[in-house]
Amino acid sequence: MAFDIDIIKKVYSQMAERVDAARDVVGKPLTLSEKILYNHLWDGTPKTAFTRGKDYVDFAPDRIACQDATAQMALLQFMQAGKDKVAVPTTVHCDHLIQAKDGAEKDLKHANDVSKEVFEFLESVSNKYGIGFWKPGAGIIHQVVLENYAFPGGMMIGTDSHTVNAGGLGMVAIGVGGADAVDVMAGMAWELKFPKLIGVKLTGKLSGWTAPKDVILKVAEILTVKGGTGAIVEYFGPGATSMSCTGKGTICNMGAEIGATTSTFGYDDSMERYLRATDRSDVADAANKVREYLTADPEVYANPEQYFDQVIEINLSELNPLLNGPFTPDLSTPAGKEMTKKATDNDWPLQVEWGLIGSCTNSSYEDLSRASSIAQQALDKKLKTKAEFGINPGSEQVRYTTERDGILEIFEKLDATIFTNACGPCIGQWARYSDPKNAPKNSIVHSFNRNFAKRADGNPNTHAFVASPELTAAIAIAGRLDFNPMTDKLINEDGEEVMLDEPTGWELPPKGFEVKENGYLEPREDGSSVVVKVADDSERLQLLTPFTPIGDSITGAKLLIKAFGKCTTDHISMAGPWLRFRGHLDNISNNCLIGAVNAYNKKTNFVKNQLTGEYGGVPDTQREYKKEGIWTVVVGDHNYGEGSSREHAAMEPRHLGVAAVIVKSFARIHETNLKKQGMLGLTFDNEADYDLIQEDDTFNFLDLNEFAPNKPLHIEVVHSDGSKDTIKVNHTYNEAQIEWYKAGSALNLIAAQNA
Ligand code: MIC
Ligand code: SF4
Repeated sequence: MAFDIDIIKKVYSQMAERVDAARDVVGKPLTLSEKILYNHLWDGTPKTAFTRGKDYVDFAPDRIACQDATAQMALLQFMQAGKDKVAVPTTVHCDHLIQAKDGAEKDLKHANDVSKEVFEFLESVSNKYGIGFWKPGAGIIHQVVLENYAFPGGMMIGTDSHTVNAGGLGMVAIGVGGADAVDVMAGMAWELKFPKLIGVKLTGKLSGWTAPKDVILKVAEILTVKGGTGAIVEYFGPGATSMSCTGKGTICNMGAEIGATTSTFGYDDSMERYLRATDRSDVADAANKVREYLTADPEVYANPEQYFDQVIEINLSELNPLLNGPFTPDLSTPAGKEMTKKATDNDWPLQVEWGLIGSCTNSSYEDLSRASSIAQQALDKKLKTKAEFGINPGSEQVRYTTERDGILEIFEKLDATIFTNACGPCIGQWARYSDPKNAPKNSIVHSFNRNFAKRADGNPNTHAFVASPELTAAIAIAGRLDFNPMTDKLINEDGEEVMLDEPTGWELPPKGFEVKENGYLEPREDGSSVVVKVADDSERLQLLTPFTPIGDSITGAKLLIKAFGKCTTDHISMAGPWLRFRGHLDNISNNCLIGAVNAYNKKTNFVKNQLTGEYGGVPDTQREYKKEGIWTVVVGDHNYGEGSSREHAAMEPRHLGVAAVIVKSFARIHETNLKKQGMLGLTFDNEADYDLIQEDDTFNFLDLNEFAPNKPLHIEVVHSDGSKDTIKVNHTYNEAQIEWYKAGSALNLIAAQNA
């Protein structure tokens, strides 16, 4: 069925030889991350050691997962690659394109109506090319992967930044853009800069109200949204082994929020229990035989400072329940009085209107059971819940089992809306308002991972705070952002003062998991006769045409926008209502950078057209430049392109004629996405040059004809008064990536090779 024990056995059988060879070449004991990386080298047994943070290395991942919103573009690209079948086991999961509005049954039906064309496209492409297909309603990609495919010591990539969730089961699982996935589907190597390693030692034990979520909320506070960039975070210590496997998944999941390449944990009993509970005893048995290879060498955890580039220690016994937000996942506040002050000082609404539990981050059986133990107390103690509850189970298996065990019923008694097993409110697919732009200021709490502006409901005034499912439930009952369940009393319907007891729950269902229809479709063995249909006049899907190379001479390029402050992929290519155009490059390009703040007037989607002097929307203005054959440049701040793996954030500017993106620093996936699409992703050598760039600037690239690895480029910036500045910009392109640029895109190269 869904996973392939033969692949797992192969990975394990080669492990001893390869890891031992790696230890020899590296010349010292190995971390778990290194063991997994060196066991997945494209060239087989390691012959040299790689320099962390420097060397580009070719890897051979064991599997690929794609979700519906990114799979469309990935598969449209794969169709151009000229292959009959995917070379590596791949699955597609339909989870993003399902709105949350009236509850699971109606919402799923609605999604199947409005996105029929897209789901059918994904299903037929999957069937044709040997890809496993998970239907709408089957669950959220990362929960389904953890339940079915993840395995200790494995390496996978996925076209979603939260692919990293599978680190909870001891994998190195990495989020990538669709073009990266296409390389691997087409039987080529996958390239990654050998990551740096951050060790997080967990001592003590979680208790009471603290949950695995608080560990990662704390790590986010310490490292901030860019602190993990270019690194794998490896967790270890007694606190790590005492947590459940799905709890570890939560921690790894939100590694995406600190920009980490991925996060992982060594194989332990909790993982074995999870494998057995999810009907994979054969994987557990195989893993048990190579146990010492599925964790770091003992010297590493005894002296972590010698082996990791950075070490953080967190004592779980001292950790408090945290709330992170609003608008950024690293702004941390302990539940209670500190929040009263911060919220008052910053004018964040203290009243909470919704508590949402679910998303790929926190939708396991354990999460729902622990949150329901709080919900049950509201019923028992006659408390009237002040905020509304919304629940998204992570998979049909979790939903079915929690329904069977009476867990969902507890929430239903509190009038909770049970949404589809899908992303829903986590990705702007929450039809909360008829006119979100003019909706009122309010606060919500959720157990998700991201809380960028407009992310949940499209309302820029919604202040979203991220917390554990337990705390989310407590706050929803109390209706106050600063509620501290450990100290604060609530008044019940009889006017009595009551307190909430600590959460309790089950790591795994005592009666086992159960599911009737898991929603999986196995592809045909031979898909050659399957016809994939894309209507010419479709507004949802558009076959791709190859990009033409930008070339080695860019002169007279205009500034399209200088983005001010945070510019995440949600600012560059908004989700929510725009998800419907993810398979149609020209249509989705109408959202290009519309969320980015123009540094000169602090407005969104309002930039100067240098040809007319008039102001207009970013996509419209850019289309004007394109019409005139004028290249443009986008300028940005730090961690540009943080967040999602969506390559639309690179393909849209590319399609519309942006030649270069020049920023203070990039988020990893986005930088690669720009390279893949044959664009220039550059960083200021002197960060202060960001301030030199003016609204009417023109850019002449001085030495692009000498584009070479490790060699900075120079750009003449001509200001409107005729004065000029020459700025130096850096890049991280290696030889192969420069070839992508020259070919117009990485895909153009693959297609040429397969022609
Ligand atoms: C997200 O959480 O932002 C998404 C939606 O899952 C994205 C992928 C996408 O944009 O489709 C991600 O995290 O990569
Ligand atoms: Fe879906 Fe949200 Fe998870 Fe992204 S973060 S995969 S949108 S549930």
